[in-house]
Amino acid sequence: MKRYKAYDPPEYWKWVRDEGAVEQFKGRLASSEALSSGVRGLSTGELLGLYRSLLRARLHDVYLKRWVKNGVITKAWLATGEEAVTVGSVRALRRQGREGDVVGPMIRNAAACIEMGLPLVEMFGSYLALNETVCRGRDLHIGDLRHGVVAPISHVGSLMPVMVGCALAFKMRREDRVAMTWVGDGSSKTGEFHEGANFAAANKLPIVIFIQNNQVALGTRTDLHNVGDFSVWADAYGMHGEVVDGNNVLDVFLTSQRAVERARAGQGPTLIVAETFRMGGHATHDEREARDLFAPEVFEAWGKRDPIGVFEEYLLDLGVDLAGGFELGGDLEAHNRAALEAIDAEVTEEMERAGEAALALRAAGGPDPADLLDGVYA
Ligand SMILES: Cc1ncc(C[n+]2csc(CCOP(=O)(O)OP(=O)(O)O)c2C)c(N)n1
Ligand SMILES: [Mg+2]
Repeated sequence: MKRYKAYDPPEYWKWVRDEGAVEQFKGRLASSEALSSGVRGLSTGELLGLYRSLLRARLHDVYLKRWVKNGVITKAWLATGEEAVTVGSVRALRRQGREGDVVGPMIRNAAACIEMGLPLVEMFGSYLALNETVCRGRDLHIGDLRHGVVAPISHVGSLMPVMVGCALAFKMRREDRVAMTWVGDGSSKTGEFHEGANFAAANKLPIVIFIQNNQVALGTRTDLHNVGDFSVWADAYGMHGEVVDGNNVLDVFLTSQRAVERARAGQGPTLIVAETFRMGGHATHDEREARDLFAPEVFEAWGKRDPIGVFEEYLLDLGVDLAGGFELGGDLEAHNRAALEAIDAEVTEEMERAGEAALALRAAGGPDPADLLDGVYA
């Protein structure tokens, strides 16, 4: 993908293929029969769909960062480096609006909203406090039940019992629907996470719960707040557990599919620990301080494992005609690279159009101070 010196972390704009990182990606997929047979079952259409979604996640954040740098907004919460956790999991769901599965994303999972079908103009509009967004300018946290997205509130961990409640409703109404949510390594320490996890397990509810371990909570490294090992938590709650490479979109996707199937089959919740890394700050305001939390080698190692860069190399190494139109005797790799670049250009254009439309809406009005207290209950 196109890299941006002004917006990408340095490891990304200088990104070049690293054989060790590519081998690690492939090795993971070969490490179990479930993953290797799952990979064999994927069509090029599905692979490119995942690729396009990863680009949407990254370029949405690049666009926001551009707005911060240009003074359009003061701050943005990005998921740079963690895109595969959200994209791989949501794409395992039935995304059918009000009738389908539901997600409860935290701000780091904005890509879940995009994948569930929230218009990009509303995603950008939430940062501009537009009247046209679901909170009508009151809160930048965004969701929309018409797309199966429960909007979070600022309090981390609080979505957990809400999503468990959705799963309870599905079970009681005998609806063939699944709930999914993500908590950070830090948020996993809240009482609400514990209450929700225990309730989901005790009642065998159809929910998939991610612990998204990006190795840090605000300015506190995970090793300073998590003495034990997340991989044993599922056992402690008495629920099925999985650990995935959060920088490997296929691992996340295939493991999520199995967890969703278990939930649909009445086999109860799955707790999936996704190991990944936050390549930026908690938000754009503390990017410099965030670089001091880990040794430069840590950023370098995770940087080589850019979930998009490595996936691109994986796709090219498949040696198949990814998007069609290859003519015998031609250069297959060049043909495929051009296909990936075309997707990049399309998604970039999509972001530009949505961002411009959101700015135009702001210029045309914005929230009306007269309805300030409408919909405010406490
Ligand atoms: C209940 C609660 N306590 C504290 C905060 C302030 N806060 C916001 S994000 C955050 C860290 C969350 O870390 P983690 O769960 O690992 O998620 P990440 O930001 O790494 O994605 C904190 C402490 C909050 N929003 N809610
Ligand atoms: Mg974290």
